[in-house]
Amino acid sequence: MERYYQEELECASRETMVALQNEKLVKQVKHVWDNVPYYRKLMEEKGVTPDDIQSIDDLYKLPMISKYDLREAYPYGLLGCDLKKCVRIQSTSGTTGKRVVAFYTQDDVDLWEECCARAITAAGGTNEDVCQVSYGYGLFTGGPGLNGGSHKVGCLTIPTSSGNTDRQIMFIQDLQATILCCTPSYAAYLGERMKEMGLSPDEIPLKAGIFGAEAWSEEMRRDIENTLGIKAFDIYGLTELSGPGVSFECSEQSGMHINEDHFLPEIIDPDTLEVLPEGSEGELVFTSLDKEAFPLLRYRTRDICVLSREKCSCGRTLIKMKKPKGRSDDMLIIRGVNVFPSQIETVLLNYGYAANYQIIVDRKNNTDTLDVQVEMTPEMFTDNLGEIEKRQKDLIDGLKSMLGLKAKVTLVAPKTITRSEGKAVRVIDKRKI
Ligand code: DLL
Repeated sequence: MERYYQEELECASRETMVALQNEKLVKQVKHVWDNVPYYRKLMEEKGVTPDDIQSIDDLYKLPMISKYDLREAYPYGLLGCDLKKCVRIQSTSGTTGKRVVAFYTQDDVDLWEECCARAITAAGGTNEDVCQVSYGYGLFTGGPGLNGGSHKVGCLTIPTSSGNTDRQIMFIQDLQATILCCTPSYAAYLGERMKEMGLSPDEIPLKAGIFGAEAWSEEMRRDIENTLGIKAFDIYGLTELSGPGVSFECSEQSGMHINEDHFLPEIIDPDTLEVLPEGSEGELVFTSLDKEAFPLLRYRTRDICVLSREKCSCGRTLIKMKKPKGRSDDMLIIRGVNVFPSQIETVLLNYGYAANYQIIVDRKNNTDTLDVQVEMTPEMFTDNLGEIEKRQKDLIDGLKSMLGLKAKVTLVAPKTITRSEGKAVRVIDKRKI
């Protein structure tokens, strides 16, 4: 039987949800206008005032903001309340440019943890579960978010954070953990290590995993489910909007329900900024509806995906987003062709490889080159050159038909590609170095 954490909201009728969103949007826009001079200026430049926003149908009138604005306004420029009311900050890893710092009041933290509690409940979690949180703790939102959600559900929470893989496995075994929360790449690594230790899926007490923070393919889901003997659920979120739990998967495992009572989604064309109809692929844009410390109106996520209001068998009425294909800024343009790393992953896993790969892009003699390095699994490992060449050729053909592009494939020995304990780094684009 499907369980809900906040059934009246997760399963609300469309009319109830729209009425709630209308009311909250009007309030949130007024809050931003009154308290965030940076955004008020953008509204003034566009000639919009809070009076113009009476319902969600008026959303399109508001200006959009992006990571650029967050960096411009760093650290306090988008703060929506007195710093004295704030109890927490979290931050992105900031690999490019300045870090993004998000602020939280106690109510913001509660709301965020409730979103994570909805996700854990949708994955079957109850107060009888032991939930191991192996996302990083600290400035990254993964650990703290799922930790808070796990407490709210009443699970016995094991805050291992990421890393120290053998100790993770020891806790899973000794404390009989039933739910694992971590990135999909770390879940794959934990699975690989458990297999090496001779543990079969029935000897692993886990029943569910809540994996997100990076793009991962359906093929990778299947592999993780088989190795760990679990059901693997996707979870999505971003620091700017609070963290994990913006959306989460249910028993149907076909896209993530957006907590649209808190985060109003739109899909836009990233080039023209035009709002696209439901079912179109485009960039996801979110408007927060309840945030006090860090409210964001029409925030461009850069994530490319599709929204769907198709009826879900779990009973939730919350709109769903398909698995994000990747970020528009992760998309590689190779000899003019758009390539998402997730497409390459799909091919590799379909040919029986594990998700231990690296994509190296370079430019030689003014032509882009794509080199996919992938590990052979221990079962396929061989030093028979003919066999290796055949495997490489098969993969080159598979990639050609998926991408329409000729790639070089290099098969490497098992365990030569570095494993990730957090978000995996799959692409090295030497053209940018
Ligand atoms: O990754 C929050 C999070 C933690 C989500 C734990 C899920 C689980 P950031 O570090 O700010 O926050 O990165 C946000 O990661 O814009 C997406 O590009 C990507 N991302 C997050 N979840 C998914 C997912 C956290 N399930 C950025 N599938 C987002 C694909 C995801 N991409």
